[in-house]
Amino acid sequence: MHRSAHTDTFARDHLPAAADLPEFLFDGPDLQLPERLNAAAELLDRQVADGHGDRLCVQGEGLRWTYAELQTRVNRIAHVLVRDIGLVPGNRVLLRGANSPMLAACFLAVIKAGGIAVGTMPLLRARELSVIADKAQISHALCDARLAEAFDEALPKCPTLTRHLRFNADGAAGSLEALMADKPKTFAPVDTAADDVCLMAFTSGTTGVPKGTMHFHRDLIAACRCWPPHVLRATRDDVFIGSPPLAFTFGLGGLLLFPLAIGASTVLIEKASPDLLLPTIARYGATVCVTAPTSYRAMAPLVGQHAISTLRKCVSAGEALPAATRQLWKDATGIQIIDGIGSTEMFHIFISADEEHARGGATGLPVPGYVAAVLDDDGRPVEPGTVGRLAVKGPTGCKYLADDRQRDYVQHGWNLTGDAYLVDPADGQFVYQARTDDMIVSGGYNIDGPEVEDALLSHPAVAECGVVGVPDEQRGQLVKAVVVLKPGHHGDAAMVKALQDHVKQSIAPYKYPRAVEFRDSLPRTETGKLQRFKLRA
Ligand code: 3UK
Repeated sequence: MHRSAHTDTFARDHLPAAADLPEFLFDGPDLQLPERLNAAAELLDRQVADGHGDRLCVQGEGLRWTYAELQTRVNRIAHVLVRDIGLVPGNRVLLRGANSPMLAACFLAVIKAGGIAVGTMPLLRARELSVIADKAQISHALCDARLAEAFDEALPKCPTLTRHLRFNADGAAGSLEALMADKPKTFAPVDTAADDVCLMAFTSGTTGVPKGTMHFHRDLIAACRCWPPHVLRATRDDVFIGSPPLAFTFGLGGLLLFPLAIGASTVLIEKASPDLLLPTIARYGATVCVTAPTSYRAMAPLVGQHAISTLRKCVSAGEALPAATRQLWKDATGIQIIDGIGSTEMFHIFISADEEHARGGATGLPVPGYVAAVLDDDGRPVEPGTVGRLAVKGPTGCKYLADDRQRDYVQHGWNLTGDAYLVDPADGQFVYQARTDDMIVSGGYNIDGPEVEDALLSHPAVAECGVVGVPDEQRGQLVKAVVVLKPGHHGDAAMVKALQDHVKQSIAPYKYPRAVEFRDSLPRTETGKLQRFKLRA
């Protein structure tokens, strides 16, 4: 551990014990990072110093900032944090807001000032905010004025959170913007160690108590040097756009850090539901789209109504990408989706395939910088073609904030993501099966729900579906499908039969859903993940 810049040592004091940390790999010239490293300075100040200050950097509702303009704002916010509300290095700063250029500036300012940014999902309510504030011992907060209600409600339950400001508040007196007005345009980045914590991301998690994952300055920069240059391969002229919140590391990387690292520009919009994302891509001439599988599925039929010819790369993560959805999007746009599995613990994507290597049903190969394996329950590698537990290591890895579940995620130096995978013996690609706890065992057969979902999705009447195992006396578990039909179709007995027959014809007949339920919508997390545990209930 290098000399820390943190005077508030809370994060360092609550890192997992050395024996519980994953192994870190820094193979390759791009991963030789300096001991002193401030991620915000490395990303933003570097572009300006290299002469790119006048290039477009970030756009949002009615806003267009160049790199130099973003830098000025970040510097002024950093001054407000330090001078006006007393931030010292190592303090945790809760950030609350829908995606916007100001929210991005706040993340970077906290990191530049040596603080620890703690992003929170816009939809969280007072209770959930106070749980995070308590776990992370939040001292400061910056909150978008339009989301202040739940925040204000949480405040009385957050005794450590004593200093907070509003932003995007039309310059109201006492707001962040009002305090920024008289601050200097420059701010010397705090001289942080590469392994000082700069970010805490709470897992969306489909079940259970939220876990805080901690990330070092070096984790953010290492992530910028693995998947983006080797798989995404975007350029300076690309315009990024998408839906994941900056509070979700998928969004923070894909919509902010990765574009900045290459001097590209990004569009940060508050509302990016499928119906709004397409017209927004057209309005900004976006070229790289970052969103989740369900969003591609919902957008595909609407593509013809929008001028999105600028679009050239599409990234999908957060959930398995069904082969049927990959095909639907290819047919609608001609674009082969870049799928990638990442996790909050690993910070970003570690297995992925570029357009050339992409194939339906497979996630891809380990991203350069990472190694991956499929292990049995004793931690031994299984043969290709055999289902086991996905294990991964690389320059980033799981570091929970004071949480015993560290020993579930990290074993023998590997990060175990909780996913069941197999390696295809034919091409070495990693093929997703299910979340380990979502595998269905019915009548002695192992059945993975996503495979049945994929079969159902290829039926023309199906808009969305989720397949789970429900308790059954005879079979142990029964395969049950919860289906959302497209408009104009009816969930009657004939439809149940049609869907069952369709699955039996597509995959091994024993996998067909013996129970089928129709609903108007499926329960999802804010990051777009299907909450299968709710379907089982
Ligand atoms: C699942 C996938 C199959 C998988 C994330 C990209 O999703 C992200 O982080 P979370 O912590 O969830 C992690 C879990 O989600 N998953 C994600 N992507 C895929 N399953 N194929 C995929 N392409 O179960 C994984 O363990 O919310 C994704 C970048 C950053 C992220 N935080």
